[in-house]
Amino acid sequence: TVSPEQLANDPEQPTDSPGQHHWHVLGAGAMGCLWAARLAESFIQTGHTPNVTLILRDNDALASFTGQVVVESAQGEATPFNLKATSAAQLNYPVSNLLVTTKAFDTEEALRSVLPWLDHNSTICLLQNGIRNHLALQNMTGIRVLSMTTSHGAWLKHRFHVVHAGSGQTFFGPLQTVNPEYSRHLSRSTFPAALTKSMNLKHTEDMEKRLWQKFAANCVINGLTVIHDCQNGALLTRPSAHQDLVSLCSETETVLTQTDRLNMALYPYVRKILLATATNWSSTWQDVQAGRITEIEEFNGYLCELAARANLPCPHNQAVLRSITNHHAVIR
Ligand code: KPL
Repeated sequence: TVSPEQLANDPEQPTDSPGQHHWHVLGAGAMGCLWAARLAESFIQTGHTPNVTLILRDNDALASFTGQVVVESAQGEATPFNLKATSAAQLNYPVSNLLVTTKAFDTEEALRSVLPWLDHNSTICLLQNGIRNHLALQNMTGIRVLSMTTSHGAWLKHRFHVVHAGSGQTFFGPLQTVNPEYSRHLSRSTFPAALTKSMNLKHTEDMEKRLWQKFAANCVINGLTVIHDCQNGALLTRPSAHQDLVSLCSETETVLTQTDRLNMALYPYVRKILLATATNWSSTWQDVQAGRITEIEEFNGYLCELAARANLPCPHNQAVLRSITNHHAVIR
C-alpha cells in the first residue's frame, strides 16, 4: 500500500502542470458528461489539446457516441466539446487520472473492468452519491482514492447532452485524515487550475463528515420528492410533505447520532439545501420519471442497514425505501 505520506514525498507525483495530464471519465450520465466537458474546457483554456477520454459501458454505447459532448447552460446556450471515447474492454494502457461518475450501484462492476489499467501512479476520484462506496474503496491497495461531493445540478437532455442547471460547489479530499503537507500537495496537484475555478472545486480535510451530511440530506429529501411528486422546495411549503420531512429528519438524525456517524441538527441543514435547490427535481425523482433504477438503496437502504445493526427502529426510512423500491419492481 502507498501511504499518503509516501505519496506526498514522492518526486514522481505531479506538482507542476496538472493541465497536461490525461483524464478518463468512467460513466457518461449527467455528471460524467458535465465533468468531462469541463475538464476538456480547462485543457483548452490553458492552450492544450483536450486530453479527456470517456470510458463507455460497451461497444453499443461507443457506437452511439458522435465524438461530442454538449453542455447546455441554464439559459439554454449549448456548447459542444470534442472528446475521445473508449470502452473498458478496449483499454490497453495505464489510466493515471480516473474520475468515477457512475451511479453508486454500478460502481463496483465498472471499476472492476478498469482495474487492470490502474496502478500506484493512478488517482481515482470518486464522485458518487451515498457513502458506502467511498468507505469501501478508501483502502484500495496501492491506488490513491479521493472522494468528491458536489452540489452542482445537472440533467441529461439526450445522450451526451447535459444541462448544467445549477451552479454549486464541489469538495474533494481523502477520507482519512492526512498530514498538512500532503493536503497542500493534493490541493495543488490533483485537478487542472481552470477546472478548480469553473467547477468551484475546493479541497477539504473533512471529507467523511461532508459525505455523511450529504448522505443524510439525500435520505431525507430524495425519496420524499417522489412520494409527494414535487420539486425540492415543496417539501418545505406543502404541509403534508413537510410533516413527513420533519419525521424523517428526526429519525435519520437519531440513527446517525446513535451510531456515531454524524452529530448535528439535521433539520436546519436540510432546510438550507431545500431553499438553495427549491426548483430542482431531485436525482431520485428524475430517475423514477425516466424509468431508471434509483439510488435509494444507497440512501435510505443503507440508513436502515445501520439502524438494524444497532437495533434502532427506523419506520419512516423503511417506508420511503419500500415506496421507492416499488417503482423498481415496475421497471424490472
Ligand atoms: O443531491 C441531491 C439530489 O437530488 O440527489 C439534492 C441535494 C437533493 C439536490 O437535488
